Amino acid sequence: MNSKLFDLTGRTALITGSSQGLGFAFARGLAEAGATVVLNGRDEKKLALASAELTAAGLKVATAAFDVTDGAGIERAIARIEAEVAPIDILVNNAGIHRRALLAEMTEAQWREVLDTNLTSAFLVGRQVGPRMIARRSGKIINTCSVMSEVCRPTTGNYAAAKGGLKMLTRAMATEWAKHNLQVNGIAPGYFETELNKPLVENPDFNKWICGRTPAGRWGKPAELVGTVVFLASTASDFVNGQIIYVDGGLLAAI
Ligand code: GCO
Repeated sequence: MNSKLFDLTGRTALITGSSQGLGFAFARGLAEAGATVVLNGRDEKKLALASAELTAAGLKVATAAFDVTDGAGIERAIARIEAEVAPIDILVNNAGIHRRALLAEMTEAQWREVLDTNLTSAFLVGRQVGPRMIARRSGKIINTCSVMSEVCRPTTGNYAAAKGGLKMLTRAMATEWAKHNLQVNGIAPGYFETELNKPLVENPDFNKWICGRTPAGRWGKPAELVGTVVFLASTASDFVNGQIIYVDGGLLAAI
């Protein structure tokens, strides 16, 4: 097999929402595959800590603090990354938050904040990075979808609507940009042990439910997503477009 298929040496990857959680796991995995990774978040202190950890591991890393819901700030940040770090070869639209509430009790702010951060951000960052990739006739865009792109549970209506929309934005980007040699796909985690899910993991009833609802019988570990994100970022996926890959321990296969 061609050993270069999964080699990201010489490529630069921007991962939004990557100072912790799944985004940080993606960044570490892409860096270990040879990429220079640009970490993003709003908190400069968290970014510095995350950057120091990857640097200490001998990996190539830069940071870019910007708010993924601020169009003007994104425009400045992408221009600065391309000028000061390198052209972006791989974009992972990963930033995401939860504001759990039943729909009948959900405030407009809880709705808008989740849709802005989890969905609109991918459009705003994508419309700065996509045209640059198009001009270079090369690029990989990976949107962090979710099993909640397909199913949801009470109190996650805003999050599921956003992740469902992100599935369709992924297909829209692929439809328009594949002819320019961009590959746009989604990675869709099931239930993983992350900071975002800490309250759920530590809740005995929820933990029991998830381990029963997931055929693998357990929560996923963030490192178990790395193979899929490296595949979607590499030459190995050059003819894969508009696909959502579910890494969920079989959850969506089972009722
Ligand atoms: C929840 C969880 C989910 C999952 C995530 C998996 O509240 O049920 O946080 O949203 O963790 O969507 O991709």
